[in-house]
Amino acid sequence: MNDSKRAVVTGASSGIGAASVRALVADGWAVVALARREERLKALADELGDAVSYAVCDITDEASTQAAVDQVLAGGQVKALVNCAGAAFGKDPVATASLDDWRNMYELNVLGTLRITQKLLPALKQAPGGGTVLVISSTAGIEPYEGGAGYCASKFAEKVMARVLRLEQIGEPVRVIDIAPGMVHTDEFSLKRFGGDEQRAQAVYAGVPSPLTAEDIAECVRWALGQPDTVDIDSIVVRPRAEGSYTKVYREH
Ligand code: 8X3
Repeated sequence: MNDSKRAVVTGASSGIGAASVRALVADGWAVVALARREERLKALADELGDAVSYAVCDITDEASTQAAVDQVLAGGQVKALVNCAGAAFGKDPVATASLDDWRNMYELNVLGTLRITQKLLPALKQAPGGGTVLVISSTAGIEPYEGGAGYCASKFAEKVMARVLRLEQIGEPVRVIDIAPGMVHTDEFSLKRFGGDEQRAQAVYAGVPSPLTAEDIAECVRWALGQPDTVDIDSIVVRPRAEGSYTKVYREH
């Protein structure tokens, strides 16, 4: 393990976040895993050993995020922030969408990402060679689709935040990387979106030959962070081969 390679990963209890922790540790990073579910974080730390420490953190909550950031900074330098925490809630048309669903997506995907990024940015810029802010946005932040207005709007916002941060920090020792995945089959993404409805969640992936996996995206994270400090992988868009767009997906039936 290399002391100067210390990363913070949010949303680390499942999906792309947990896979990113594993990929980074395999690549020699020390990782601080952040998420709300302590038992999952503990299991990840038990699995991966000394390279992983963790802090319970709800990025939608100011006090919880500050406490986690304090713990991160007390543990030493931090070179990368990998923003994986995020979710979709609901898939209702604009005409009838739940304001709470929209509010929760903005709180988590936009304001939560902003909150922890702001808090860690000064430390990231002090890392030897410079630091990195990485966001896992989505193809939903490139191409809106029916039923997805709330989620897409939050992901457009997250992408804009990343792009503007990059512009504002030009000349400073920090990179901003945006990875935008298309269809990724994780245990929880669609289940959360459809409020625990297993059937609706599974239907999203029905017949699709090979949706992306969390590990596919984690590999992008690992690779992008592994480039020289002066090389900024500005953005990566990743889709399964079977997906041309959200509404053009090949399915074997
Ligand atoms: C997830 C991609 O296709 O469900 O970020 O909008 S999609």
